[in-house]
Amino acid sequence: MVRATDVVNRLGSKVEGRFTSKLHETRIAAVLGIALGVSFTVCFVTGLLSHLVQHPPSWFEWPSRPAGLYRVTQGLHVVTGSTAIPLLLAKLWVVAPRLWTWPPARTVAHAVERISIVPLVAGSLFMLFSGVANVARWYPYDFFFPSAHFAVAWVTIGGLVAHIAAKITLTRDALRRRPAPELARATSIDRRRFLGGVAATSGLVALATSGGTVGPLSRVSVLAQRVPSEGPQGMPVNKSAAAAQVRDLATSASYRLVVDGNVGTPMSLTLADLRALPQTEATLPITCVEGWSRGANWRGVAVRDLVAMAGGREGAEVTVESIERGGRYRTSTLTHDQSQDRDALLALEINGEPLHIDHGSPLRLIAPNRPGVMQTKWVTTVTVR
Ligand SMILES: Nc1nc2c(c(=O)[nH]1)N[C@H]1C(S)=C(S)[C@@H](COP(=O)(O)O)O[C@H]1N2
Ligand SMILES: [Mo]
Repeated sequence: MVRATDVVNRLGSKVEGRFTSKLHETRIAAVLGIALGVSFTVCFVTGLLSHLVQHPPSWFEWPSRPAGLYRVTQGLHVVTGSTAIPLLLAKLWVVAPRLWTWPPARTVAHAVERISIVPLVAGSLFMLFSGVANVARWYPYDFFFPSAHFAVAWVTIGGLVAHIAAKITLTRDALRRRPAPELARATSIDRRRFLGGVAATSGLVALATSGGTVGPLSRVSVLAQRVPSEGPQGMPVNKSAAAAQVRDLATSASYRLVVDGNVGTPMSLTLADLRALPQTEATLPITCVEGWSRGANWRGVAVRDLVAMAGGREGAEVTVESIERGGRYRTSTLTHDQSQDRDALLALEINGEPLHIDHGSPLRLIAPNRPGVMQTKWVTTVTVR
């Protein structure tokens, strides 16, 4: 009679036996693990920051300075996430034989350690896939990307912490050149070649994505989804006026900016009124959460001047709203620190020209150290609180 355990055992050793490369070893797994640990940590922290900036809890206040800080943190988020892809694939390949070990667990602790790999691997694959898909603006699923990406980030980082706790001794030993448990081990030349190849691939991915935000690199950045200088007035557009269905209202002579200060009746300003107000200039980047960014010189009415006109106190909270009817990015809020920054503008001009309609004409918000999704276009109401 054939026993089930025998069949499973034979199957297990058969699969294990297929991994003949000497590169499936602890030392390589340890080095890749450290590189992944670092890139995942930077990616997680910068991603968490981006989430807090966009959905600030009461204890969190994101400063308006340095003006380009978000450009750096979000650039790091996209670049570290992208470079983690070759690292993760290499790591999974190196440890693949261990995923087939039989029996699956020797002790309860071993079982717990192995089970904790499931959220880590599944979470990592989901994070990297959904991140890349979002950058490519491809949504082959129904859920809202930022919520899912944020929730799974916690699952993944939880799995990572558990995995590091379980593997830290093994990693240390492997790196101290104590004999690894494998029978056949890679020579140092094999190892160096393999890790060198992985490092080169990750480096190329970094180079190929960072051009989305580091201007001079854009010529070699084949993977960056945007050339920062391509688009009307030398600036990319995520949502055009046509896509937002605002063309008619944005170009209509009946356009008004309504400023509601909660004192007296709201002010209603025509385009001519806005142009007649004192104009302020600022050089600030648009930094899309998808990783591209581009600086420009903006000119328009300072938010703090409007606050003063509306009788609001200095550092009031200010909410702007777009003509756009639907859409998730039709409104955004400037907190105290941000609304009194001298560079927080409702811009009428970019680089000396009237704003292109796709960049938010007649009026758009542009303020320091903010994610692109919070630089509202086609602004028609300002509420001062
Ligand atoms: N009303 C409105 N404003 C918006 C958006 C939008 O969809 N609707 N998109 C935002 C996003 S995601 C970015 S990155 C910037 C891009 O600005 P740009 O098109 O001028 O480059 O606008 C922001 N402002
Ligand atoms: Mo964006």
